[in-house]
Amino acid sequence: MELKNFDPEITDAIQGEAGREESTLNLIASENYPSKSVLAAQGSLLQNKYAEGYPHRRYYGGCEFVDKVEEIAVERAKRLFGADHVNVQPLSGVPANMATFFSLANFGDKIMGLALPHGGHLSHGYPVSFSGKWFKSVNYQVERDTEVLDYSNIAKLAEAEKPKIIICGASAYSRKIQFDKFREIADKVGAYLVTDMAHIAGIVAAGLHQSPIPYADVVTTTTHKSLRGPRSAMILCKSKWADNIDKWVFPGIHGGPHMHTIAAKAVCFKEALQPEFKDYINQVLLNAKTFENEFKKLGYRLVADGTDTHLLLVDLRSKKITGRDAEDVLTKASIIVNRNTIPYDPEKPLITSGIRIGTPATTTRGMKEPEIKKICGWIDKILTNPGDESNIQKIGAEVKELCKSFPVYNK
Ligand code: DSN
Repeated sequence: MELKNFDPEITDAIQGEAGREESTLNLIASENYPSKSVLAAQGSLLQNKYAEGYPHRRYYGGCEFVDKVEEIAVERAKRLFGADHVNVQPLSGVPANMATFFSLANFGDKIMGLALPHGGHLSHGYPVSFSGKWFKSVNYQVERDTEVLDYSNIAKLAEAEKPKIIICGASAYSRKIQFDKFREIADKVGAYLVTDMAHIAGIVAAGLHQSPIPYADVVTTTTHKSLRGPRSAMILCKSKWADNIDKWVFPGIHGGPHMHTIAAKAVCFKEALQPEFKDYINQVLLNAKTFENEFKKLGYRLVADGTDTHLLLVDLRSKKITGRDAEDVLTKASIIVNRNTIPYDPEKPLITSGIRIGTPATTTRGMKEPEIKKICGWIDKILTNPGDESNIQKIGAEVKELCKSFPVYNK
């Protein structure tokens, strides 16, 4: 029986979400809209197949087609990023990091990553995460005055703390990260270097950010952010770590791999290998730069004074509005952002002084500099008069008109 006939409640929710995605502006830096081809693979009957193990070494019969799928995905990922070895089975970013840390360190060893309130990630050693509970965790921070990483201070901390693993990579850091410098620091203290490139994987794939592959022992990434694939992850590593990583992914922390998602990752890698993908990422970066220029013209302070990636962090204190209130009032006008701490934020994490803005999703819709200028103007008008309901409604109507001209899937 068709879903809509059997389960109208779930059908309604899916249709509601489809309508929401078409009619709102998505500025969440970690989200994107994968192609219909990626969604078709993800929604395919490959999901029916159990395939614990690796191609030609499975614990189930009938794996001849899913073996092909996994081999193709691995080969494409290796070609896209120039990696020695790739494991495409991790179900998501946190498990990818978990398998990686277990491969390189023992319970109780020390790990060192960027502090969460400074743009890091929960799984890089935050106390409530497995990474902060099962490992001793120390954090480096961005500098108070520049809000960027200072590699000599990170080196000093590494020398004092002697971590087993140094993690670089971020979920709210707008400047480029120098992986070669992190390698030097790791070598000096005898640490392993792990890069979590989840946010910037698409930029790395397009060759527009230094690649961590030559420098890091192990690189983890999700596949659904700037890379524009399915909701999932993978691990890329040097040959010497291949066996260890594979064993920690399965049977270490996972059971059966999700073969439909692995097929969707293969499709995503094929897309990212096309020349058009570089054009897309170029536009993602141009759009973020346009936001930077416009916000500055309007008098906003940007964390780290701007961006050279796909995202920026706006400090709202001069506008006398918190990140939470900004997120709420912008949502009323169908502009979707997330509140975000700024470095050394005086507000609590659920309130925050900032918002994070990213351009991968609007760029996928085809929006360019003129649209970004318009959106930035709307954001400013709303944040300057957050109580002006008729202004919010008027802008909300304009947002809907703009969205209609740049459909996501309704083409
Ligand atoms: N939660 C993701 C983000 O929004 O950046 C990171 O995993």
